Amino acid sequence: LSKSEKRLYMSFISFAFIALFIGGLMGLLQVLVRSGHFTLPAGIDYYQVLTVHGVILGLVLTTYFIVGFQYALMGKTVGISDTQRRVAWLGFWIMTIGTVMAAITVLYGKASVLYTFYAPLKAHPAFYIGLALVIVGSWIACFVNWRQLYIWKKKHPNEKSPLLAFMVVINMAMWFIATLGVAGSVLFQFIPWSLGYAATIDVLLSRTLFWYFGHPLVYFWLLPAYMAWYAIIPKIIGGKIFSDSLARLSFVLFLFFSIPVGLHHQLTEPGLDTTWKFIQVVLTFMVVIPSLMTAFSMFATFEITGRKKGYGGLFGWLKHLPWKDVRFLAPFIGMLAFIPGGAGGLINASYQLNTVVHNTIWVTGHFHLTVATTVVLTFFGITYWLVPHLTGRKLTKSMNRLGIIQTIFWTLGMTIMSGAMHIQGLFGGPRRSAYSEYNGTEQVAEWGAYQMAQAIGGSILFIAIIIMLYIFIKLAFFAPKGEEEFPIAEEEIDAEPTPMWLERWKLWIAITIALILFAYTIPIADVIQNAPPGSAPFAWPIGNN
Ligand code: HAS
Repeated sequence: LSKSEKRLYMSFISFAFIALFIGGLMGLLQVLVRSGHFTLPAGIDYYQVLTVHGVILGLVLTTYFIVGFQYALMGKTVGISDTQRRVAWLGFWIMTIGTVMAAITVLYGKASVLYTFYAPLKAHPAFYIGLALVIVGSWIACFVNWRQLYIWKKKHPNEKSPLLAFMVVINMAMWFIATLGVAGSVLFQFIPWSLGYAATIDVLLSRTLFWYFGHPLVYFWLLPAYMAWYAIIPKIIGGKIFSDSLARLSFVLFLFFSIPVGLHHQLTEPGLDTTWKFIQVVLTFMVVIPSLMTAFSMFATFEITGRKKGYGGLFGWLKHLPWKDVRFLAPFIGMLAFIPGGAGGLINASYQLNTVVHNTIWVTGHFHLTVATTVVLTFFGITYWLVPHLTGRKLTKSMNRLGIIQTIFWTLGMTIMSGAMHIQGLFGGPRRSAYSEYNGTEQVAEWGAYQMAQAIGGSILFIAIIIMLYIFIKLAFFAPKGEEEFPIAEEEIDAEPTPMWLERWKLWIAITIALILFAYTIPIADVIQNAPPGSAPFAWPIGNN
């Protein structure tokens, strides 16, 4: 990778780590408030803090890290031209201007609307315009990544595209199609409404468009972690990719089934027909399949590599895994966390069980296992080799040891916090609420211990964040100079050749669009047709004052 490329990738990743610090600090404040033993100083509002936490970690950290990491993968596998690099910088600045705009509105208390910005909560127009810019900036990354692969394919006709480039292009296709929903809602509903062009907003439509985006959003976070699991972890453990075709197929399935499932976030929402909720629940169980394929594939990689190295027995092959290498350990714990995290997802998606857990802090527990453990620990695992690779430094033994300590702190903190959230949720503890005694009812008395446990877990996590930032700064600026490898695994030698039909992009996009039209046309038409009086769905430029 050239110097100028490295600078581009590092800028995205550095921004993600700044976000980690700010968002993590807000998380600490939240668990302390909810413990009932701490009040926010200087009239700061709980929901302001919660909005910063959700937006900065859920939207900013993830998007910056993912775009930076994916650029690095594309640069390594198919290359980036000077023009593409310049356009990528343009995307970076548009995203950054948008982030700063949104951040200022939240910090001034003008946008305490949480990361889902549900109407009828209203923010300052600059918040929505800022979000729109972040989306536009990320679209630029989509176009650049597609172009990179397109140019490569022109130069290599009849060759299958490199696995990681294939995966990045799928993730960006999914992201682009998904963000169309939220962009539509922001441009045609929220911005005119917050500017005062429209007096009302169709709440149900805005939420439906949000979740059309919001569910694929979670796979936009997950797929880069899967890229590392499929193609990078095998190299780190001294093995090969179990099956290139299986990996590609699982990504194609994610493209199909990530989007037409958003209604599973709205199962308790009135105004949406039950039949369509049920259909989207069925589709949700389809999107579980590629994750099960991934779990199978990872086990296979671990076992085959272990057995090749001469470790026998039923589980003897586990011994060969490089437990002392943080580049492996952090993502591996991420994988383990995804077993209960994914199981929790299946519970959420089960229509009847959803009525038990919806809007309880169980859901918060679920996504701290999935995104904040599985995905984030994998991102940390990537950081340990990618950052020194980009800065021309080395991950020293002592840094590796500190990384292992960091991973242990993160795991411990998250286990305590997320475990307590799951249990408290089953006792009816609500999510998204500041501390309250609810007039001292008996049920609330049961919650206290779990809220305290969350404060303890959250404090341990904050220590882990400080350690991670220390490691990041060290790897970026102070670690000894040297070469760190960019580990990309090869396929098993005896693997069947990958069939070329896996590259039928037009077909994959057509199936994706067909599934979306099937799952969403009637529910959205219904919502628009039966909108309550006065709530013009698309107010601008017509207006309905
Ligand atoms: Fe979820 C809510 C359903 C996965 C994130 N989810 C959320 C929210 C977030 C989120 C942020 O159906 C809250 C949104 C909000 O603010 O309201 N989720 C699912 C389902 C899955 C799922 C079915 N979620 C994720 C992932 C996320 C994420 C991934 C982030 C990255 N989720 C829901 C539903 C709700 C929801 C409802 C709404 C709840 C409500 O009522 O509001 C599935 O994708 C999960 C499938 C995964 C598996 C696990 C496979 C295991 C693997 C690990 C293998 C391990 C190995 C190592 C190989 C079935 C791949 C083992 C080695 C050894 C030696 C043991």
